[in-house]
Amino acid sequence: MEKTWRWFGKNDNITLDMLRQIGVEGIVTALHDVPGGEVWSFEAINDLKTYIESHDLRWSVVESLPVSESIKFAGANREQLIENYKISLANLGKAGIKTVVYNFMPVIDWIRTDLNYKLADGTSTLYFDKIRFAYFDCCILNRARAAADYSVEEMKQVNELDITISEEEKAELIHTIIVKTQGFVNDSFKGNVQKPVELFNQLLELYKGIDKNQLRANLKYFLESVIPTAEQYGINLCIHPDDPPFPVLGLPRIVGNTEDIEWILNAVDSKNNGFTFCAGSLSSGLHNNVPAMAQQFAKRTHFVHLRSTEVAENGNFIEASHLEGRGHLVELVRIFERENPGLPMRVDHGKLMLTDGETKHNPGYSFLGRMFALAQVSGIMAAVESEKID
Ligand code: DNO
Repeated sequence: MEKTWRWFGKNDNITLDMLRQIGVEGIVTALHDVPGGEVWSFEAINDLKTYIESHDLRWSVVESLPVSESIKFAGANREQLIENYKISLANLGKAGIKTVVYNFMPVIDWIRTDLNYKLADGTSTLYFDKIRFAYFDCCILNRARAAADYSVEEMKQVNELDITISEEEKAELIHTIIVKTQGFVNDSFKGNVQKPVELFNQLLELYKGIDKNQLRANLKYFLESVIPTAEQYGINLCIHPDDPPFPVLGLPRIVGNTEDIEWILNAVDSKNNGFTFCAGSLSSGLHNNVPAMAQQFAKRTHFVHLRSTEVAENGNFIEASHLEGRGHLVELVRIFERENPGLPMRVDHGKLMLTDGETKHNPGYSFLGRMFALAQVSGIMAAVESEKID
């Protein structure tokens, strides 16, 4: 596999020179300054590509070329947005960048309720607490009929939390779920968000009446429009699974299990319509057998996120070590190296460790935690490579 690293552009505190020192071969990035829905010009793409190459690295993967909400809920300007998307894809293809990630999660990208969950060894990591999330849904967003989505026992715990939670904790929960986790990946929440809850509720309104079938139809429409361009320019588009891989906040989510992925890959049966195998997202759903999915979808996988989670019986989940947990990364590396060798992979979501807290970084993307994970995964790769020798 190719060792890649998510780098957030020239303003990232982690420099390309640092990445060369730790064995990174390829860069995963995006034009983070271009507002969502606008065209990525050939010049801007080529400038960044040249900058990366001047550090003896290559721009391996675009993560992400964002799909605007209007395309997801089929708003009035979807045609224009799809046209812009096709132009951006063509420009990427002309510049020689051939792997492009996107997701189709309505309103909210990845979800965590705690970005600094302390572990016994003194490090900290990302955490999803189902009751806190239900509290956000029922008592902060005050979503109509939200309670019906949770069990009686869960609602009992939500009501208990309502009595004990402080105003500071509430503000922190809102800031964590909406601002910190979304701010760097989700165009709806970029910049200085003044009233996050109001904005969030307005976005939820846009999906009134959109169920799973409708969202699937909107994804199919998008794919039928853009895959011919991807084919023409040799681009492998690869959808990222939903994180976590189940419906939330009354919104449909359509990339959470084997049947969903089969549906998407069959919707437009082209190699250019592919999958980002995010082992972390998939592993956080107890319904998913991650190695079995890797075996099934390896040939249509164009990019791999190696990370793992541990899931409690009540649905809470935590990032696991890259050597443990439901992701089974050793087995995944074996499968991908056998079925589709040489895929770009990046480690994902390192822990906060040592001096990580002293430098500014996006949640989950600290330097030392990811460097540690990359060293572990490099060891896995070397061991798997050695198994090939008779
Ligand atoms: C979070 C990431 C996601 C991912 C996008 C892909 O850390 O895994 O934000 O990049 O969903 O479009």
